[in-house]
Amino acid sequence: MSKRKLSRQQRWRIEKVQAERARRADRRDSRDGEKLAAGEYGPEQGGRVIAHFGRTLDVRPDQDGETVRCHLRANLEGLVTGDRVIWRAAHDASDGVVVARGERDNVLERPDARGQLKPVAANIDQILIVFAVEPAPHANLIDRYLVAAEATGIAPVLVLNKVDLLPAHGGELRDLLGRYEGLGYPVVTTTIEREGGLSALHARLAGRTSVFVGQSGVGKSSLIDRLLPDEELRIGALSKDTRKGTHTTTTARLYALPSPASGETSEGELIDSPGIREFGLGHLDEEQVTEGFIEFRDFLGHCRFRDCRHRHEPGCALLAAVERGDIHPERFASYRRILESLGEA
Ligand SMILES: Nc1nc2c(ncn2[C@@H]2O[C@H](COP(=O)(O)OP(=O)(O)OP(=O)(O)O)[C@@H](O)[C@H]2O)c(=O)[nH]1
Ligand SMILES: [Mg+2]
Ligand SMILES: [Zn+2]
Repeated sequence: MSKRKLSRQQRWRIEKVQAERARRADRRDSRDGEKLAAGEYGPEQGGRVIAHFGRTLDVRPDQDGETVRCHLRANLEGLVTGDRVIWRAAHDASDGVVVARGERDNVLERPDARGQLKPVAANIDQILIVFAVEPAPHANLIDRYLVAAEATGIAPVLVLNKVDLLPAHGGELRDLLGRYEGLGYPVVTTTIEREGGLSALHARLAGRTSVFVGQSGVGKSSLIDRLLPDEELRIGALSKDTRKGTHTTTTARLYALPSPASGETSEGELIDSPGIREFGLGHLDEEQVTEGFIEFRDFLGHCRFRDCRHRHEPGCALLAAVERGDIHPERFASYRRILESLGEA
């Protein structure tokens, strides 16, 4: 697709807007600087980013206390939900300023519509890949998430939601699930429509930070809403015409999962994230994609040619494994589709 050409006038207008934004940010930073210098902020303390909105963040203090809306120092870019930060609270408690980012254990990233890599959430223990009976999943999207999870080294769990809508025999979706279970991925089924419909999921959340990802409308926010009696999340009905989600959640947000016993101490953390249309993998190379298909690993390095690219080469161990049924043809087709989308086909 060719890039849309901007007229000179449009470009001029955009530059003017950007210059004005930079000027405003400078003014804000110098205001923050003045406030800092004037001692209007208290001592440095630890916190966690709960949500981010462009130039401001919600930070939860490590010590008890309410979430505080914080500004950023000019040199701090790319903070994301789940980040550990050092921040200072204003003496009048109106706001705060984040002064540094802590070390990250890991970060889940994905390219935006323009192909630029954007962090989704940091310091995560597991990725819950949510899909649903409706809107129906396409396996390629699940494979994309799995490849991304394997590349970041964060453990994935597949969650099939809305099983109340599943026909009695389960049909194709049961087959699909079975395929992933056979690969060794944990799979749980859920529904918010039945008593106890979340117990299998709940059992996997204790003591961990879990990020919920998946297409719009599969029920990520509904599940979290149900798991947290004290929170009310925004939930959106599917579009009447297309039966797809309507992109209700707009920013990733972290919630504490209370322990059922005390209701006070946090038993885990849940991060809701905005639904996506396409999970681009443009940030990965061919080798990372290949290794993201975990059942290929047994066969890699066994092709006749060392530089085999597993297309039509004689003596290709992957193609032979597909032939024998050791690699599912759908997974192999999915692999090829991903490489095609990266322009590596
Ligand atoms: N039948 C049924 N409907 C469900 C279930 N879970 C969620 N829904 C419905 O699915 C629709 C979408 O739910 P959301 O929780 O907003 O979906 P989401 O994944 O957060 O969507 P985005 O924020 O747009 O990414 C709502 O109409 C929910 O009521 C379920 O277990 N069964
Ligand atoms: Mg949502
Ligand atoms: Zn090969």
